[in-house]
Amino acid sequence: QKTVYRKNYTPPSFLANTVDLTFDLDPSQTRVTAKTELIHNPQSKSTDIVLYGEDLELVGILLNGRKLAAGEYALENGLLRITKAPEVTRLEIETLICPDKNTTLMGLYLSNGNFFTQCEAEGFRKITYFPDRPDVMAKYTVTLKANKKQFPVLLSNGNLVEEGALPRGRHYAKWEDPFNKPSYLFAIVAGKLVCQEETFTLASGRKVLLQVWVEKGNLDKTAHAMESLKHSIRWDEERYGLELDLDRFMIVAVGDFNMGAMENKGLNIFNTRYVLANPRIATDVDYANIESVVGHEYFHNWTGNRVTCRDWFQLSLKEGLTVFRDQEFSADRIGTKDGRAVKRIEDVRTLRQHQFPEDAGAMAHPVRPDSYEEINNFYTVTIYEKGAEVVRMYQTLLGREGFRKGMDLYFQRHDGQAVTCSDFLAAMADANKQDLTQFENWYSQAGTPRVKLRTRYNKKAQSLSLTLSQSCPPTPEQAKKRPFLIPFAFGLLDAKGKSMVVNSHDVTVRKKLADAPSGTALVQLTRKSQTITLTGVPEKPVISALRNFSAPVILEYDQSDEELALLLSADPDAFNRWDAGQRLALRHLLRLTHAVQHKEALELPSTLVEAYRSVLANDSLDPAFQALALTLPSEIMIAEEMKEIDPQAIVQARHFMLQTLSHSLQDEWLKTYQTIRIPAPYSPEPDNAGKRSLRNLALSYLMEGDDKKLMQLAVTQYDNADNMTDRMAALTALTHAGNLTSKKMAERCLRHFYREFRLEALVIDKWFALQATSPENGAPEMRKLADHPAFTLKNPNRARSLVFGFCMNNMAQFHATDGSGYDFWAENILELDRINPQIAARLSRALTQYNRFKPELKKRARKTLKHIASRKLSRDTGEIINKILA
Ligand code: BAL
Ligand code: ZN
Repeated sequence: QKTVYRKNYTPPSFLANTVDLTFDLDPSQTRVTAKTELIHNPQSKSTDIVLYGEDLELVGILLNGRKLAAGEYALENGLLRITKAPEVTRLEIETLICPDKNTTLMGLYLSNGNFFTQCEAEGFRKITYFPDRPDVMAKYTVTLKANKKQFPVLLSNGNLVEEGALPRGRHYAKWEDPFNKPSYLFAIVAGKLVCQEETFTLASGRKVLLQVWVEKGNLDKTAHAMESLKHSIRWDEERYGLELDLDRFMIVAVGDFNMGAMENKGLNIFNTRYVLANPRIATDVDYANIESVVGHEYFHNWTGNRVTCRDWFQLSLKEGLTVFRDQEFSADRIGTKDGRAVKRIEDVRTLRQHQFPEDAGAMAHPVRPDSYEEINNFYTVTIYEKGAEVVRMYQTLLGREGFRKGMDLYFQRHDGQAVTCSDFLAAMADANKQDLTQFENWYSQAGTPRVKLRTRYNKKAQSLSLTLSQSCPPTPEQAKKRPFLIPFAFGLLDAKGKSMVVNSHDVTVRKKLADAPSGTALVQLTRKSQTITLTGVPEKPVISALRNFSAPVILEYDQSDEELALLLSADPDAFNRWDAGQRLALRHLLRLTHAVQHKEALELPSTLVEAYRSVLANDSLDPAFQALALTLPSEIMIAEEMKEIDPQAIVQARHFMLQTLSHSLQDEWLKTYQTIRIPAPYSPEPDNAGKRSLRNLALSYLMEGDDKKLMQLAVTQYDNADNMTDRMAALTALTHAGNLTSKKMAERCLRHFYREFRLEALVIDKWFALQATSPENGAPEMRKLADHPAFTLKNPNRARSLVFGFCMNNMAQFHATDGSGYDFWAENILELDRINPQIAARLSRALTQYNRFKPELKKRARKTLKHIASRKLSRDTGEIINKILA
């Protein structure tokens, strides 16, 4: 397999000026004519034109109007090379492609009879031979021709400049995109679609046309996406002074899609999952995800499209930055008391749940990778979520205003260019006159840093010293790490939980530190170990460390149960209040897991039960916050803390803690469940959504006991629900409760659910996912579900719901000691790899940390991995499997 290295980057030999594409659309054979004007790049010594192509039938090439004979170009391994090309070269290339055979969902493909494209990262080469790399930017004109009846709607990037009829029932539309763009942002859509549209006035007074395109039956599900788009446009104007640069902005929903959505210039294509919503089919979480993904894709218009990446190693330049922007947008949109903290907690949970394990496993890679075999494998939580944390740290270090100055300079310098992560860093540093050289390590080094905190209080001197040491474990190809520049925010509480003043020459007490309560101090860690001394500390304080998760690190700091309980009840930093509860629970979950392994008695200390009781009783708290604080750390988070992972013991320990909290706080759960009132009719507003999440958490705790009366609550809620959030919560609680009573009730509801929603693909995904993640269901049940007529591996959402649901989110069953889970996994990888390598490669990641599991599982996993490796695999899946086995 061919590895691509960042260090080998060379500028393109030719730059494209204009691209004129004509598509004669036909499902089985589409003819593509690409006329490209190329100009030699003075920065390149080569005079060869290099064009990439994949799965194309080449019909012919004209160079400056002359047909090239076969010997005048070389076509080898997906590369078409024209040697010694003229300084200005007009190429006209004709290719044939077969969209109806394209199951990879890259390039041009069909979904439910309609045409769609996906070109990021390297899908454009499946459409025509082209310098398909992000640093080649051009102006595109696109003409689409198709049968009018079958494909009445013809869309592409930019503005519609012409349309009309053609002979034999065909028609055409011509689109022009006024902006330079790389090929990965190209898109077309053709088919039977309808749209919700609206004229929207920008802050400048300019009017723009907004459209959300869907299949006919889905027009009642577009309102939320449209609202989200309008909010995104406003937010980017207000927060960053960035305006929509087009006259028309389109969102199109498609049922078959590898990713969440795609930011093609002016023509965003979305997985239906992130567009379609109404109360009947979408949960509160779906609504929030739609808002955030619509925001994300819209924000890319500046961070990604206007300023793009020089090469794919710089992917986080646009993705980390745009995730950070969508996180901030969603946080601002919540608007409740602890709304921003709630969003921060959710984001950090995602990071810990998905990115920390990635950073600790075989696929660990820096935010700016050094090499890849298949770029599709690098659309990872590290590039996205850790990348967003890296961007957030600039804001923490420079303040919101400083960060904005950096953003302004970044656009001033690089609008219209394809640039690097270092260019972004330089803009931040220069705009704030700061030396951020050391910050570069966040881009170049993989692995989650650990920060160890030791404190010493001197009563006589009334001083407190904090010694902070950092380390970072080895990761593939990076044995040793240099120290990171870590912004470490903290505060002090007295024994009663009151904030104490922080005095020191060593720390900055920032009044303007984003999202920090007053009294929060910020230290910049730069060395392996450093000690700071605080003076005027009248009593031994309780330390609230790493406030608001000021850096993506693992904090190692021993605090007693009592200290953690105090922080949980009193820390003015809401994030740390939550985190203290998580640390407290995690400590006992680990202890319980150990006890399960050694067949010791299981007990839960009253400190924890009482701490939870007071959170539940404190109605001055935001309900969304209460729900998060009362949700136990996940099984994966427990596993991350273990030297040798024992999935069955983890699941049993966590189940014991849930049951104990269920029994001990039964009155409180019931009271919470019965007293929370949510105004009708359903609205996904965060205030109501927060109440629902607490109420439904209470319901799930109540289901932990095998009490028929309590189970009936869930059945009644299921039957009476007027929205998917409550219906799904009741069904999940019943399905996952894992006792005989609930099982029977769940079966009836599951049958009803399927009948009721059989025509709603996104809801049927939920139906599969729910059963895939049930702790009751193992590989045999999965096989039965995979045989269900509604199941197909061809649709990524459906594959994700069942197969990923089981392999990624059903710990004890997937890691069953008989290996049945691994066998199911392997079969699906091999089958999927023939259909859609990108999705197969994603599934392959389920065992990236197999080495850390208990010996019998490790052995079984290795055998399964070797079995997969012995088969013919795609580049995508091959890279992952081989790296896991390395
Ligand atoms: N650029 C790929 C999809 C996304 O991150 O928006
Ligand atoms: Zn993105």
